Amino acid sequence: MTEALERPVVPPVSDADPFAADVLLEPEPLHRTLREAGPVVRLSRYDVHALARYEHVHAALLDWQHFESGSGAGLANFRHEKPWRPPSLLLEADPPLHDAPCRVLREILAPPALHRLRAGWQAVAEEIVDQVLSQGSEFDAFPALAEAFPLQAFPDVVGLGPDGRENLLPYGNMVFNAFGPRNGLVTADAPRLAELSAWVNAQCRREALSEDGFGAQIWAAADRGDLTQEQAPLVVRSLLSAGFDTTVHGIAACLYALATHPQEWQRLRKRPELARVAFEEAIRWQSPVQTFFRTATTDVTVAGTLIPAHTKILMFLGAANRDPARWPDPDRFDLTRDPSGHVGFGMGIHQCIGQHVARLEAETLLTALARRVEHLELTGPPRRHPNNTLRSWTSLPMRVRPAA
Ligand code: OVV
Repeated sequence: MTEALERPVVPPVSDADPFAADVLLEPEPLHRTLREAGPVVRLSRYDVHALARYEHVHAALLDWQHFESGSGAGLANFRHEKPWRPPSLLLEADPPLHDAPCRVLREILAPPALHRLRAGWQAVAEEIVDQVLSQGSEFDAFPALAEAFPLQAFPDVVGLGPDGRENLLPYGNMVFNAFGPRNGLVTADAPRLAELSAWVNAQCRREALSEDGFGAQIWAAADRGDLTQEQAPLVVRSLLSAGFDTTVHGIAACLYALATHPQEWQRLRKRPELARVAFEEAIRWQSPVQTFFRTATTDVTVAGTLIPAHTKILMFLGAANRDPARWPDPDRFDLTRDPSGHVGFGMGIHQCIGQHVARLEAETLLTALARRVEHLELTGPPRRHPNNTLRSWTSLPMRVRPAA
């Protein structure tokens, strides 16, 4: 994608604002426009380039040498602007800096290491589902399931103490808003920024973490010399920044999909082993993480279009995941398709390191729900919560018919 042509094409220009409130709540029309406008579109409002086609998003994510992350995965360019917090050693670093933290965390969060969590999470899922159903057939599935399950499961396995766990969701909301422009969403987060950051930073200390969790395992890696003592708390911070809201909104996307596609729910009821496909297809269909930025390290051409060195490139993961050139009937939520290859978890060296944790959380919750619920449907409009990066939710009002 980077062979310089004789005369590289200048990209079409759009003045659309992908971070405007109405676009964040319903991004599909802009996604279609950008995919159809060309392989690269310049967004004049922010002076960035946009990739929205699957082929080019996928290729650029794999090409970390030309599309770097060390200048920041948000709109701000760290070479010119001071980051709002010390940059992530994973998301906002390139090789070789990125590699040791990545190796350490990948091992801790790898499928074999997660085996021992499965039985406990199944019990938590059954308890939460039973408790919700015991209180009636109508409830808000966002707080009652999508938020409640990760809140029970995740902080325990990280090794957090009991106090302040309710800070995880607003902290993540703030982190993901901060990748966007300094719009009203970022302004609204400002009053709690110091307090939430202080709480998260305090949880990253060795003394704050129980002896058996992911957090302690990160510190143990530092004791072995696989990380420095300075790196360890930042790797714990990555877990707390990226591991909670993403899973909550991913599970919410999946519950929304299943509540609005009764035939797919029946398919899942008959074959509970489809729970993992259901989650994966929901990630493709909704893309809980909608966008990330990269920065061009040199002049690069994408399908013959020039992107000048050092400019920011906005990767539309959500648009790629519904590109009709890659996915037949892309707007359909369909458990018979193979959603693998979607870029909802990214691709390449920065591909989501916690994806196996998220899948196990979703799988255990969905399996418990499918065993006890014959039918589910929305009883009112679901409510989304605008965020500069996340496709997030506040309410999923539902009615269920319990299984006999
Ligand atoms: C993928 C992601 C999102 C948000 C924060 C981080 C990573 C981090 O490493 O802090």
